[in-house]
Amino acid sequence: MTTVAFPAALLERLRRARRVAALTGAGVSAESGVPTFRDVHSGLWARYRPEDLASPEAFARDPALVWNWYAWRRQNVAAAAPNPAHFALAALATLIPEFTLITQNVDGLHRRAGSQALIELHGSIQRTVCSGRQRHEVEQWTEDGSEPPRCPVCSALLRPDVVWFGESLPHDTIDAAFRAAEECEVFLCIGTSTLVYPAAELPFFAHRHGACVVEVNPHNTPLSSVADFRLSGPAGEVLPTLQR
Ligand code: BV8
Repeated sequence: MTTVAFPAALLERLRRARRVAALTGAGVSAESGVPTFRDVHSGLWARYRPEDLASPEAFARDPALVWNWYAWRRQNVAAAAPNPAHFALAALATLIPEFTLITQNVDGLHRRAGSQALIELHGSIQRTVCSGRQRHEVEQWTEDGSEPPRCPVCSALLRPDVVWFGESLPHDTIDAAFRAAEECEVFLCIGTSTLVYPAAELPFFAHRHGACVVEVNPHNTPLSSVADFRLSGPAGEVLPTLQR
């Protein structure tokens, strides 16, 4: 098994760096068995595109369908475990004076791998809120699958605490991510197709502000021609070579 490894020059740069930022996408959870958005979903959900389900319009049109899609994803994630990529990033945070981990993923696997200081750009399916104005967080509910359960406080339908397509990211969250991208010396971009904005802008923004940009992805993306280093391999094999 040939593993693509971090070159010595890049390891040296990371050892000297004071500020490092990392952006992860669905690819970092692929080796945990969590399907990426670009993977063809198998079985029940194969006929839907995530963009067609992860939106306020889809939820308004068919709340039960969207609620059940997230229930399926919560089960999928509960059965998954963090992989060596998640653990390598948690370990890296202990070595870099100022390490900012930014994730587009909503699966909670970085937290389960021990990453605490984490920017979850798109929220988390581990949290459920009501779709009312107050976004009450709800921890227990009973459901019969016909439609989402309702908030015990305001009776609005419950939904996952995630940012849907067409919804704005919380200002403090996206501001913190752009600040980290602006100030870092090295920006690691791991397992993302860099297609979903504004998250996809982060590595380009970091590059424009002088950071050394490293892409870890077995396939090319719009970032590949801009990155200073491209490590073309699976994150679960490439990231553990950071510990060398
Ligand atoms: C917004 C939560 C303002 C829900 C998600 C320009 C500027 C601003 C907005 C837009 C814009 N252009 C278009 C937009 C609108 C839209 C957008 O970007 N659309 C895309 C489709 C073009 N953006 C928005 O709506 C955002 N909101 O901007 O607010 C606004 C408001 C109204 C109108 C306009 C603007 C909100 C976006 C957030 C959506 N929510 N998630 C949920 O999860 O259910 S996004 C969701 O999809 C994920 O969180 C993730 O961000 C994205 C999927 O991307 P990836 O993570 O990269 O996954 P993908 O499958 O694509 O790729 C996996 C990669 O891994 C591949 O490259 C593969 O090669 C690689 N890989 C595979 N295996 C491995 C691997 N890599 C390493 N190791 C492996 N083993």
